[in-house]
Amino acid sequence: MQSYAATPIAPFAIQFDAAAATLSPPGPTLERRMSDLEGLFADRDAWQKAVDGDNPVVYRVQSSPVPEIDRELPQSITTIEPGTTGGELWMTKGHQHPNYQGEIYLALHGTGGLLMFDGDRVEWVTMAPGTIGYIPPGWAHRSINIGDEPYSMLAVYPGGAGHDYNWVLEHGMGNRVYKTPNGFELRPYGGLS
Ligand code: PAN
Ligand code: ZN
Repeated sequence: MQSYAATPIAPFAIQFDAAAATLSPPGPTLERRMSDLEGLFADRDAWQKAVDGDNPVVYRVQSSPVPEIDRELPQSITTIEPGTTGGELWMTKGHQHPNYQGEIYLALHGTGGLLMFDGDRVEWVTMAPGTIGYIPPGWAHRSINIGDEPYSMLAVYPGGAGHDYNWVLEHGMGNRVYKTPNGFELRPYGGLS
């Protein structure tokens, strides 16, 4: 018998509905409104205007009941609404895993992007249903909706990974992602206006 024989929770089944983008039984759900994305869009005035307006929900995250603790393997589904702020496509806050753990994202519907930055190099993976984007340890990551409908993806990550959001505020994400007449374009990060 392994020394780690007793786990905090018993084995159980999770129903994954890709079409509905849900996990059942459900765990915690969170909503990120525009006001939660302070300091992230380059055009601060456009961001403030959206906050002072209807302060829209930019994305939601629905988790399974697996806890975010070491050695567990939690999952969550993120759905990003379509939209732009100052031309920049709507996105997640983005974070670094403080103790450098990997993660996978599986695109479910819509089209998105997985932007990764290790403080030096930038990588982009276009995400369409069926694509698994692999995030190696040490790469900060952010999801972007590059389409006209909601973009959903399933994330599976080590429960002890942690989420360092300040890392992105300090280091940026290497590139920003803007809507163009033909789709989208990556531009250098730059500061806030
Ligand atoms: C994902 C993200 C989720 C929301 O589950 O946490 O997409 O993005 P932010 O955490 O950047 O707001 C993940 O990468 N977990 O580790
Ligand atoms: Zn992560």
